[in-house]
Amino acid sequence: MTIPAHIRPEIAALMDIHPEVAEALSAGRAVVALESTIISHGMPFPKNVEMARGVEDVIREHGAVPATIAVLHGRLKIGLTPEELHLLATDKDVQKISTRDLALTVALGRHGATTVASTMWVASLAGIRVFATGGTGGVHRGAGDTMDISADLMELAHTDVCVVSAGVKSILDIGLTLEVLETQGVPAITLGSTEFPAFYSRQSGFPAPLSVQTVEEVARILKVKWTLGLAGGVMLANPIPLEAEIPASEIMPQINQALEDMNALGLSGKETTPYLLGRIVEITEGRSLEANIALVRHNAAVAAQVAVAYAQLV
Ligand code: PSU
Ligand code: MN
Repeated sequence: MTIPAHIRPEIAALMDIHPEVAEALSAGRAVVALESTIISHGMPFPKNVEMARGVEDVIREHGAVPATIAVLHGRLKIGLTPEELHLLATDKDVQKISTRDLALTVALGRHGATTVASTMWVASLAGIRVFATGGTGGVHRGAGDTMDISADLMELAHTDVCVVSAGVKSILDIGLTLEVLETQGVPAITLGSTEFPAFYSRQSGFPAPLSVQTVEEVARILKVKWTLGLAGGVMLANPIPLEAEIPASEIMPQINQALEDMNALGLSGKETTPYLLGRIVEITEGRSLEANIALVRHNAAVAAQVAVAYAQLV
């Protein structure tokens, strides 16, 4: 396999880059990274694997090459085969791995589904600058006591990748999440709205810290940011399409119910986000899953457009 010349040999030795991705990277064409926790721990089978394939197609339709990232048998995988996607969607040995877990998973030859944080890191090692997901992690409600702040926010502070999400779910404390991003110098930019979106809902009650109207503007911001040596990522918040949204007045009581159920079980740490996502799907009788799939596809389309616009600037 040809490894793009910009990747250092000792890093390339730990990676398997899908030929389609390697070719695009070598030629400087648009590539969009995708995470795998959303597949293994974010949605039930078989919707998860259907979503993963569908999102890759959306990225291709918009002129970019998809690169789903995971760790399999200790290898950093950048771009997956259909068989590898199926394994991630079904195998119970696939752990959720954030940045903390990355070295151990590679060193011991295990499988791992990468979160936003660890996907950003691996994407940046490969020279991929744009990444599409559903929702990022953030500051959990009650973090004043638990200190539960997603490593996604720390990675956004220092890794040069633009993460396209539908904002921050209200299982989290959206206000505190925006405060942490500001403290760390991370632009949280809403596309096409002056309000920061809340994943299932277009409205969160929080004004967008920054907002732009076009993907070309986003590409120019990325180019200037990194040219100036302002290290770190950008959180591009892309509101869920109107026809797919669940209004805040409907989803909030259901989210609160899921949080109560989680507290009753005494869950904490990395278990919380997957539990809450699964519980909300149960409580909404599948409606939240349909909304989740719609917003991920929309984010993939926008990320591909940003990647294409950015590739023309560099
Ligand atoms: N939010 C979602 N779906 C997801 C996740 C978050 O709507 O699948 C996953 C992402 O991989 C994200 C991770 O990076 O959960 C955050 O987990 P934690 O809060 O443990 O850092
Ligand atoms: Mn956490």
